[in-house]
Amino acid sequence: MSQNSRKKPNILVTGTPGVGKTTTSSLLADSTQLRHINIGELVKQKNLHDGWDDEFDCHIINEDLVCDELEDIMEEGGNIVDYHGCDFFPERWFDRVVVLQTNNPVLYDRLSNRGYQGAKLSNNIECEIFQVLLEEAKGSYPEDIVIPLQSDSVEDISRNVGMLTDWVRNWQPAS
Ligand code: DAT
Repeated sequence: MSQNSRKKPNILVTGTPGVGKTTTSSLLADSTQLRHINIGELVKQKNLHDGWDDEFDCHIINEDLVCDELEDIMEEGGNIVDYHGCDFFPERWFDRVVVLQTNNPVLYDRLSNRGYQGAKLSNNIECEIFQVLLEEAKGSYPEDIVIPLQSDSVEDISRNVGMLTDWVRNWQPAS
C-alpha cells in the first residue's frame, strides 16, 4: 500500500513532558473526531514495555511492540499520536509532526506540580532548553511537515488547536 492511501491524516504531537501534548491532542481529537493515542497510556495498558526503569522512573518502552500494535490503524489514518519521543515511528506514518514548546519557568512549574523533582525535573528542563525533541523531529521527518508551536498559555492551546483543526479539515488524501 502506498504511504498516502489513508483517507484521513495522521498527526504526531511531540515535545518534552509537560509542554501540553495530552491537553492539546485531546482537544484536537474532540474538534476533529480523530483518534487520540497516548503512547504512554497504551504502553501501560498493553504491556508494551520491558519493565520499569528505576533511574528514569518510567517504563522501558518496547518500540517494536508499539509500532507493531499501531501499524494497522496508522495505515487506516485519522490518528493523533501523543508521545515525548518521535524517532522510532516509521516516517511514512505522519502527515504533520507538531513539536510543542514551553518557556522554561512555566515548564518548571508544570513539572514541579506534577511531582517531578531532582534529576527527573532537571533532565526534562534541559531537554526543553536544548530543543531535543525539535532536533529529533527534524532529523526523523521531512522538514516541511515539522511544525514547532509555542504552548505557554491557555490562549496558545486554543490557537494551536484551532489552527490544527483547520489544517485537518483542509487536508486532502493523495489522488
Ligand atoms: P504533556 O502531555 O506534554 O506531558 P499535559 O497536556 O499533560 O502535558 O500538560 C501538563 C500540565 O500543564 C497540565 O496540568 C495542563 C497544563 N498545560 C499544558 N499546556 C498548557 C498551556 N499551554 N497553558 C496552560 N496550561 C497548560
